[in-house]
Amino acid sequence: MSRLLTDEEIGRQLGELPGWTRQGGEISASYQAPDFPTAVRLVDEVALEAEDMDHHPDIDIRWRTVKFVLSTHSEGGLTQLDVELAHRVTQAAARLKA
Ligand code: H2B
Repeated sequence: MSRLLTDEEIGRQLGELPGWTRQGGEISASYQAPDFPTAVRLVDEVALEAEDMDHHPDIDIRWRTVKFVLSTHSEGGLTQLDVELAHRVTQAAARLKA
């Protein structure tokens, strides 16, 4: 179980997550892959990370742009799990050059 983060904790941790922005109780980032198969691969890699964490993003894929929206539904806002998953998404995108 992960508790809701304070505004200060969120602001500080977002400073280490370039490309991620906050919308209330969610954070999101969009990545542009070089092509559609790479966009799908990014989603596939994030799916494995999400299963590993038992923490799952909302995902919107349009051609080669993939948007991830993170929130902890059980807590109704942002927890450390969202920050951890955002780092894993960022690393997967970097690996795939998205
Ligand atoms: N993902 C997200 N983003 N929020 C949750 O509250 C959540 C989840 N709950 N993945 C998990 C699964 C929960 O349903 C299981 C039983 O741990």
